[in-house]
Amino acid sequence: MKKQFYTGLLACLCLLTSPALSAQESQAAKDARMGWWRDATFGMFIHWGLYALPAGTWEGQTLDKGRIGEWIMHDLNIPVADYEKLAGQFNPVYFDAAQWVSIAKNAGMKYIVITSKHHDGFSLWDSQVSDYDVMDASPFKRDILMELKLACDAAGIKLCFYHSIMDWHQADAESPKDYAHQHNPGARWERYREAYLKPQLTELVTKYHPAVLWFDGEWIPEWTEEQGQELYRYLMQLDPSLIINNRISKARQGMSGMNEYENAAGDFGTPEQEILESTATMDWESCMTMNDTWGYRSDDFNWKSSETLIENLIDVSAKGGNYLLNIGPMASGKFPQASIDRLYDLGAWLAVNGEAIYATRSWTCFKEGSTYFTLDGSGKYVYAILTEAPTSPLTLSCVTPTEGGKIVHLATGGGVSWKTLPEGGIRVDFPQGDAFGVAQTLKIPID
Ligand code: H79
Repeated sequence: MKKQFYTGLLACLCLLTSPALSAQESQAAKDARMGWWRDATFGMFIHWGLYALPAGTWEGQTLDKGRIGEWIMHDLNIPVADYEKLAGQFNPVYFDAAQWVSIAKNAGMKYIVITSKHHDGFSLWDSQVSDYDVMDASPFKRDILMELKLACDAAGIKLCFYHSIMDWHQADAESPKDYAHQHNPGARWERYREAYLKPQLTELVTKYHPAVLWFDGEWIPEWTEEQGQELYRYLMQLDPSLIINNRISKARQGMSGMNEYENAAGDFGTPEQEILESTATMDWESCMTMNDTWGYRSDDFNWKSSETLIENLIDVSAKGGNYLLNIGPMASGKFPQASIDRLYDLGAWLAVNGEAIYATRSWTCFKEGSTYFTLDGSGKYVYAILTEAPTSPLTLSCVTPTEGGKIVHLATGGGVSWKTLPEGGIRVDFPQGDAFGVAQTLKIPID
């Protein structure tokens, strides 16, 4: 107890007195490093691993409604020795990296974050420090990450990895049942960290050059801010163009995902299944599921509508964030059809309205009623994105267009007539009818 207290105190003092990690990089350098990511706005999360096989049910027992499929090992107390046998059945013969990437690309997604390793510990590449991976332990014996890397490079999509710090399979790391209570002797954790976790990350960075490393499972007591800072520095020195989420540190505040203290390691906040109430000074990305699970569950049909997903993307974008939308592929290697359908709708909407989303910034007034606003990169246009079509002429009090400027309705490409109101704001003769689909956009010139 005492030892931990002093170690914690030392770490705190050190944090207060040493220059912030971010201070070692100029703002201009950070802006350059984060540039593609900020402009990308929309990415695909992929949770795929052994848990796709039980798909929510183990030996006749089904996870409770709302529980997440990739936690089945933990939630149903499946012993490591039983769970790991799933590797022998992992044979996703329909896996087609080019097809996955093309679905993401057609949906308007600019990057993919896939689970190189989730909490269950199974790795989707040929890890040199593990036999518990797709090459050594499964009949599939194909390097899933390399196939995706090649397909992503060919399509101009950035490939990124989710990697769990917590590991239920490694005896030196964590065990699923008692992770919240157990205090492993430090030496075992150190061995896992130095001889397994770090070598795995080194392989990933040097062999696959991920654009983002997306950590998770950092809440276990063994992981400290100090270790996070050290790992951040180590990885950035391996590849200075890397972007790393804030779960490499200990600063995340629950599911809202933003940092609860300054100078934490990591480049962006990670709200989970939530969208921030407002804009933030720190970069952030909301990750969300289309139904209630990340890893595939055959019994989860609680799909959000395409309209909801489109509005979430708009909402996130208007508040200056990124939207990372999840797919839980099946054990066969196919995406669930319901996910494919929704991605198609998102892609169709973005094909018309994408200029209001990509490379835009948040504007002082990000929302008025059911209308969201974004600011284009040049600062010369405001986009008003209407998530409900008005039934009468539209009034907006937030925005004052350039005098005599042309307001364009993106769905038709045509101008709309408008006038300023005596009390401020504008009145727009908005095209009537629902032929233009959900969430129509006006492009408004401003001074
Ligand atoms: O990978 C997906 C999930 O498996 C994983 N994160 C997404 C991206 C995840 N979601 N929920 N959980 C893990 C459950 C963890 C919940 C808690 Fe906590 C961990 C509760 C207490 C510790 C997070 C950290 C909420 C409070 C602190």
